Amino acid sequence: MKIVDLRVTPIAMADPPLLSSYGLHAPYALRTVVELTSEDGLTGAAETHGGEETLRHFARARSTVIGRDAYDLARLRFAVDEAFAPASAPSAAAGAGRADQTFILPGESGVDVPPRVFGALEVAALDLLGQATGVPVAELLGGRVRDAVPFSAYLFYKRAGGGGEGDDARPDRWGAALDPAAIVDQARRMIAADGFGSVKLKGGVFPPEQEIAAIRALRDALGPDVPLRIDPNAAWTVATAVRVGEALTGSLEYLEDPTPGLAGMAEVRRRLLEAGVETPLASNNAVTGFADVPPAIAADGVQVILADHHYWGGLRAITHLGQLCRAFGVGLSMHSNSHLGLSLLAMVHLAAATPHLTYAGDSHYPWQDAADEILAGGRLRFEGGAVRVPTAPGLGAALDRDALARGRERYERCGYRRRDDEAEMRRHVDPAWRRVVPRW
Ligand code: GKR
Ligand code: MG
Repeated sequence: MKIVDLRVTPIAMADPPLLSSYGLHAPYALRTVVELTSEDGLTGAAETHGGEETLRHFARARSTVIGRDAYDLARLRFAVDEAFAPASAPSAAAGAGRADQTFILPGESGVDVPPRVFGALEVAALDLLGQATGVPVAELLGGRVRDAVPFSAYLFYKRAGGGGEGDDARPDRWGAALDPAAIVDQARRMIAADGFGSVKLKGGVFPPEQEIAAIRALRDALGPDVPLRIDPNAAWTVATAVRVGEALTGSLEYLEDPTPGLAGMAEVRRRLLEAGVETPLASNNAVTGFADVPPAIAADGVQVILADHHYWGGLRAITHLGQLCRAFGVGLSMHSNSHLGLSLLAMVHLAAATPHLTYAGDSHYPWQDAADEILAGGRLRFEGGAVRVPTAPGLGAALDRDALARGRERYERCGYRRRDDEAEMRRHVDPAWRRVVPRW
């Protein structure tokens, strides 16, 4: 099935002012929609990271894709590697060849460009193949082991505001959340709306004592049976991470990226075990690709990997990662950035076909506004905290062309071209704010 066109559409969507150790979310988050058209007129689609850098990458990959058979994915993977080979040479300067997962931290690896480009091409090709053969993507990946995919409620400290700017400013559905009581309220409302059975708090925003208090307040409010996680995105030193881990013994299903780098993570693990704390450490900062897996396992720095098909190299790469994790006794969860329903669909098919997905995945989806959705039929729904795995061919939903065009107009209008949470923090909160990792 020959691919005759690659269409790349940058879009922007309103994003509320969420806080993390990176800073503050801008009023718009950027995404890219990648479409492949076959010679018989079918189109497969994928959503991936946004901004100018991503557009440059797809422009570079274009000639590698056009004319290729959509079934020819293994060779396409190598061809994409080759297309980026010169730029992928390791360089200390600005992480050339490795794009930011969100931002590269000292001691962390960033994300390889070729798997990120291939990840979107593969999803679009699988959507295309599924449509051509009448088969859902989950079945193309080997078949579903679950019919619904659970996600965790993803709580954020948040400033007041609903995202968007000017005439396009959105209502603030959640309000500000800057202390433990507001975080509990956010959790209650998110659970009431979507039925989530587990909860993740994005930390690294306030001094650790306050974030410990927030987890304790969540535990008191939600009872003993709701699994909780906290992810400060490497905001803590090893000593602080150990102190928090000890303070929250028995309260966390995992502790995510408490400190920068694999060596730090391994040290936290060692000291926590010494103190009798067995809470697993999870990561999407210290482990961002296959090359990071052997050292992470050898150092026992990461007991749960947060996979993300957008930068690990697509859906089949993650099913493969699942098998690796199973063999090595490592847990597997799913990472997210701000995204729309097209990304969520891919995550759902993937999770359905990955037996060794041992935790409810992350998703920013509840933070996004229905007005930005680009799927025909509108937003996907969580039922009991889970998304049902579509049974229609391919990813199971078509694009709403008008909504996609509006997303593109929003992109052109908004002026943002890369995520820069640090700049937003300086603009709205503190002109002297710098990202400092670890901060505490
Ligand atoms: O959206 O601010 C955010 C998150 O902090 C995101 O950028 C992270 O990549 O959710 C992610 C994580 O788990 O680290
Ligand atoms: Mg994380």
